[in-house]
Amino acid sequence: MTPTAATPLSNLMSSGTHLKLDAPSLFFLEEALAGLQAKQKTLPCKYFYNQYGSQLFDQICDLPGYYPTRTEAGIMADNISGMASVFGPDCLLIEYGSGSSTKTRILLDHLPHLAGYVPMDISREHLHQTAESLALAYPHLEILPLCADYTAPFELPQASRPALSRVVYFPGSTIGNFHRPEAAAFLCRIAEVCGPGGGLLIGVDLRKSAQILEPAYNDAQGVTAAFNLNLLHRMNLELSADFDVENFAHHAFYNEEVGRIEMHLRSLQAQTVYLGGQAIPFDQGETIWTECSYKYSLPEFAAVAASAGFEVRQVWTDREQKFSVQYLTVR
Ligand code: AVJ
Repeated sequence: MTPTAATPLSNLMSSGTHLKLDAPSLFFLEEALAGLQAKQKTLPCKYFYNQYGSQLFDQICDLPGYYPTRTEAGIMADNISGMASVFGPDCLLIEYGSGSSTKTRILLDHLPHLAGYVPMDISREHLHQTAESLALAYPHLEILPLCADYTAPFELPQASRPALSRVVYFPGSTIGNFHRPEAAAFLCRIAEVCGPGGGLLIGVDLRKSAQILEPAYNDAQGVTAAFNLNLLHRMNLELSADFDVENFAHHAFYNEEVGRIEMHLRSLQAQTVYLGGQAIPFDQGETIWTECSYKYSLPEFAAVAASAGFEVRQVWTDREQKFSVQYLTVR
């Protein structure tokens, strides 16, 4: 999730100035180059979510084989009163990666006494569209949208009503996108954001057979492939890279031993791509590792939570134990 910079920023500044890149794009360039200059090439999966990528992700959520979104929404709907009761009065709800805030509406419908709602996302347009439609649907709720990368430090906006506690909502099993040690470190930082008396409501995808997992990341319609390949389009558009997108293919598989889906972009031929004035050579068949999506057993996740200073208070699952929604409190 956090590749180390291989190219000094000062070097990039010159090519970046030449390309007239703004600060976020320079940072994108720096992270992309660091990833693409590593032995196993990688790109941070957070860059999937520009406006087009966020639209593609919404389409993924509606795919028949993509069970997580549907299963999580079902768990929320079936257990919403129990979930709402863990929230104290006047609590500030902070959502990490709010996207379209579809799942949040179920929560907001059952939490009339919130001090405020902070949807947080890196996709600015998506965030503001969502905030506007939520403001119409919940006129008495103070909505404080925050355009930020939640993997980096950020400052919480101040609600006009004082909050008695803070609860972070982190649905979608996005925690699965972190390697296990990084997941623990990230939960530690969430515990700091929550503070004493705070909690975390989190969606965690569970271990299951490859026969269910692999189709979820390899849809026949090619939406997941388009989502993955969008990273290359983005670098072409925003960083003036020259990826020939036709020369790369989506590749996703379940690594059962470590319990994760890996998504890659495979180079279909030997080729050289230019990015930020640097040549990036590819062998035929070489891949860019673009995402991992870890699946947890319940004890595995409890151990990660405990190492981050959280205690698992409640676990809700679907009947087939495909997915879980868990409430953790700061110990
Ligand atoms: C954003 C973590 C929910 O890992 O399942 C969907 C993203 N990637 N299809 C996941 C994703 C490919 C997704 N999450």
